[in-house]
Amino acid sequence: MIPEHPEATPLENPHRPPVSMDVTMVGDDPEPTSLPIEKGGRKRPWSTLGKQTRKRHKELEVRSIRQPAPYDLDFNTFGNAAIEDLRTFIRTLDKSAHWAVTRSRIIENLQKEEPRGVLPLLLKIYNTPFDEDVITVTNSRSLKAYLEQQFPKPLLFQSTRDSRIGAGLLSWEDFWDFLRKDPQKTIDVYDYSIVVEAERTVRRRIEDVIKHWEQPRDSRTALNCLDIENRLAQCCPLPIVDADLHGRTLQHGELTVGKANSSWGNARKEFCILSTDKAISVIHADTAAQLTFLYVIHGRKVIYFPRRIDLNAARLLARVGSEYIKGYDGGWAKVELKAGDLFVMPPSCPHAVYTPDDCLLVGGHFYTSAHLPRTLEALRLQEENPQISNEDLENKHYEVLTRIFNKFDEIGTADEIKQAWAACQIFLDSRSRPKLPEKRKDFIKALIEFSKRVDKSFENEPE
Ligand SMILES: O=C(O)CCC(=O)C(=O)O
Ligand SMILES: [Fe+2]
Repeated sequence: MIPEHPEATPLENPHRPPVSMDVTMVGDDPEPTSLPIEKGGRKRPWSTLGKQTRKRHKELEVRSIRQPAPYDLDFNTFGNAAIEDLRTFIRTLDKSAHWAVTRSRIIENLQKEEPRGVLPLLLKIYNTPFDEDVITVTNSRSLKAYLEQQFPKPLLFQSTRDSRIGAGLLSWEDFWDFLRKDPQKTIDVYDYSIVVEAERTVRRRIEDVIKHWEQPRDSRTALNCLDIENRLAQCCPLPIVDADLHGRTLQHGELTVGKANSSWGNARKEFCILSTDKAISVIHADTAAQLTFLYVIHGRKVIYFPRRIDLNAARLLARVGSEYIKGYDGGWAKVELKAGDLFVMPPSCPHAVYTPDDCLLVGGHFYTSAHLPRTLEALRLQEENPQISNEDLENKHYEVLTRIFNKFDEIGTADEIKQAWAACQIFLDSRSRPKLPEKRKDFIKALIEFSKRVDKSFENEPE
């Protein structure tokens, strides 16, 4: 079955772009890909336009959206009931999801409808409700700007021949060499051939994983190694490193950037995900209400997510479970991620993943100031509904949040602090739950102290 790629069209709900328009900025490309069109519909040669007009057109030029390549959902299940179930799930989800509408696509469509020049096009853009499914970022600058906000939809960067966003390049050879160094060591592997879901995560020796990988494609079942620590090359894009609250908290108060006496550790752990083709992850939200970045190094992923990502989507997931797709407001969107592409999810964003081609990606979890209130709400939701995530809450998550709240009133903006202070109440009103990790107590203490400090600062604030 080869899925279709329907043309995305703008939808009705008004939603104005929060930062800059998703158009190619001056200097990004040497030549525009589409020529401006004269009254009467004839294209004017680019070289005959005045410099200013050319500049204006260029500023408005829409970055073309890459057409996703076809993929196969008709793969061999080897008569295995577990794989058949998952294949049914992903086929149903894939059929109901449409390719994410981007702001570029909306503008591109408007451009087709409005060939009379820049001003009428601008008016049309101004008067058209934007309802993008994913926020496209075109460079580090716009990624940084969005990470400073409580962005409501995932961020997507699609790499082109001359623009990349992540640091570090990792060849397949280097990656396999890294694994082969310790063939006896073990990693956790999600093995799709195991029928009982709760038993699918198994510990395997690296040499066995490599052997499985090297089997002919059509005779091997899917494997997903979701948890390999990346000790090879830091690949995380710099704006994410900068926005990461944990790193910022550790840096705050350091009087030196030298390494002597530094308390800075490698706080942000990156992980590699190594997946054979046909690997499937059912719907889940990542643990501890963190933001997640996924940066594809080799191969391809298709990510599915609801068109409205609010806490209600996570609540629905908690109620209906990880293989039920109906009921999400606006339905499902999907994006294709290829080598060099970056996808950033806000906290508690339900998502499912299909791997059409063997894939190596680097990912990581982090917190940001703007999303901190949402993190608190979503964390509370996971405490009550652990089944929404594919990983449990652990001490380390509460420890990171404790550190963040010990300093947040020194590093957040006045508004961010007030909003986090308001959201704290969700925890301060709730009674401790016996089954949660021990370190949650320290986290609650940190919230109480943070709250008191902010209360106090209000006393000194002019009306
Ligand atoms: O790549 C995949 O199959 C799933 C990645 C993911 O969402 C996760 O590990 O949480
Ligand atoms: Fe995930």
